[in-house]
Amino acid sequence: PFLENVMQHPDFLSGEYDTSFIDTKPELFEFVKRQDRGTKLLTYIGETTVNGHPGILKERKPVFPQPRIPKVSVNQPFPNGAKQILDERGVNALIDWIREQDRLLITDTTFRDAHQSLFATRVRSRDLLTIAEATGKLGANFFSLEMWGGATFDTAMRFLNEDPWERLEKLREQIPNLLFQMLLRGSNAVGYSNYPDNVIRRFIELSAQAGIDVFRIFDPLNGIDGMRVSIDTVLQTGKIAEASICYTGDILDPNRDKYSLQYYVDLAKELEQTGAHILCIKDMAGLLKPFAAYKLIHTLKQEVGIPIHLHTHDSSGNGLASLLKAYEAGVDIVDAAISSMSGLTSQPSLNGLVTTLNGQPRETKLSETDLQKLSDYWEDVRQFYTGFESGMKAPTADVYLHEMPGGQYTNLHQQAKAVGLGERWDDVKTTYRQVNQMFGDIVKVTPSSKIVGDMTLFMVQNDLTEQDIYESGERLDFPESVVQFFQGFIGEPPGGFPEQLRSIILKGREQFTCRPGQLLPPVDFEQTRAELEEKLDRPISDFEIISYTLYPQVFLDKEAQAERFGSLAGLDTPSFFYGLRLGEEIAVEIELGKTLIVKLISIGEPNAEGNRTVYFELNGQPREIMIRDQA
Ligand code: 3PY
Ligand code: ZN
Repeated sequence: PFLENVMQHPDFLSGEYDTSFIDTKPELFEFVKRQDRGTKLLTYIGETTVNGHPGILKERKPVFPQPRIPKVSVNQPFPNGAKQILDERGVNALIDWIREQDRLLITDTTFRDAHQSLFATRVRSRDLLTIAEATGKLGANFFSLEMWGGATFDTAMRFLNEDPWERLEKLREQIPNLLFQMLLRGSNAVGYSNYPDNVIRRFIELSAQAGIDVFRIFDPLNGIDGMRVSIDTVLQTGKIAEASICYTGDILDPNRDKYSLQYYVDLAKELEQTGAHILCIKDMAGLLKPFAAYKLIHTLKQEVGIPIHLHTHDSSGNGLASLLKAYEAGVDIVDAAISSMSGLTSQPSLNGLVTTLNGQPRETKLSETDLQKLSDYWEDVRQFYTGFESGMKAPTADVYLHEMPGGQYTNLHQQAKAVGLGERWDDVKTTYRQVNQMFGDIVKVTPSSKIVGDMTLFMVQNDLTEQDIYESGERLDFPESVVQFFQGFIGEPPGGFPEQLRSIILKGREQFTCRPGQLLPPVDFEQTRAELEEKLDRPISDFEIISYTLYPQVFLDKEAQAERFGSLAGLDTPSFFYGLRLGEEIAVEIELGKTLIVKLISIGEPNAEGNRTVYFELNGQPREIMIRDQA
């Protein structure tokens, strides 16, 4: 059913045809004029050279260092890691193994949260794959590698012309010994609103099949109901269900008693009852101060029996201190990022933590020298992504005031710049804090954090004060995400909604009290497949059906980009973001053993229609591409 022309017809290929073949199959003789891969690649490079890359200031292509790739012997096999315990002995044996450890276990977040938090999730698969083998070999003693989920799923399609599933599968091939961990937003999967239960189940089954071992599951309002379908499904797959408590407020501050120590203990016990294997304290903004970390972990170690995994961010600069106090309190596993990708809104430094614990009773059994090699690589590669960094140069304790998650900070900063509020970033942070109070002091983590962010940008952009909202709210059109939040689309926050604000925002719109996933009709995956096959005129995999179900327009846009530019996987990252300098020549591997040599010769002046001719050499042959100048 996906024949394009006569050249692919099986009878034609096998020679089994008579002279009526042509008369009876005229449709096979419609040859679509397809652009070859070289033209597609030149179009992308020309486009980026002339118009820049969305989200980065258009500038002359900087000169970047050649990344230092650690030398690991290809002949030396991968040392066995925690992955082998799970695969060979099963999940219960793995949990027992965690309990038996006389060392602090570590999850390396460099491949996911570190870059989500430092530069808006822009790291490309190419830069992950380059360091994959070294990470597996030098980091064999990691508990896990967080490398997928969270915002990586949609940004891969939206901004990087990539298929997120392909990233997972390729990394899985390259790193056979580490547990792969993902961040799953419970009933919001890897999206920003609730999906039907059957979508959540299918997403998890496919993720497990493609290589995820540890599912860190959370709900943006700490609602257990929003996590239950996910936890149950993970339990059925034989993979590890790590249920999270999102930490907010301050358990040491008696004036902030909404999120007290008792609140967290109750939640932890309920989560243990779901059958989850590990309890995660997910401190997404870095609000868990060191002495609070001790108190919380010390108490939870007495109250629950499952291992405890701590995740924090270093925005205040207190992150490592929090990890050390948690260590003293007996935490089992902590998250950290390779040092050149750590600090600020990212995780505390893995290398720093390892060094500090050397000689202590539960040292990590990781090698500082090996970790330094990974850090050298990332120090070089990080420079490719400077254009996406927030400009934050030092830790800042104002995170304790605005409480913005590390993973949101650079993103909201990008969003603010995009709507012309780059200069008003301080106002954005203050308003964010105010909106949180107006909403009743809620847990802020995707997507509740995004909803607070949307309301914040709405107020700053329109110069609205809190008082304006109460006095003139009837006349205001609030962002759709805010309206849906107050309708109950992501559940109900602890303590309920502030009713006065709710009625101003809803203006009579429907409110839900049940679990949102219950109301959403299941998706018919076969019908979706048929629809997509019709649209794209090719076979569609189960993975693509899920990508499309979660992000229909983003998926179709990515397909259109792929049609226009071809695969860009082989293009180096500086050229992906900045195009080429005049006279620069690069090699792009378009498939194993097939390389194109591209040289930029010159760029013509814009014609009357605003198009420029870009002159290249492709494998030594002159080529011209017409690009519309957007300036
Ligand atoms: C995400 O959901 O992407 C997060 O990182 C939340 O902390
Ligand atoms: Zn995080």
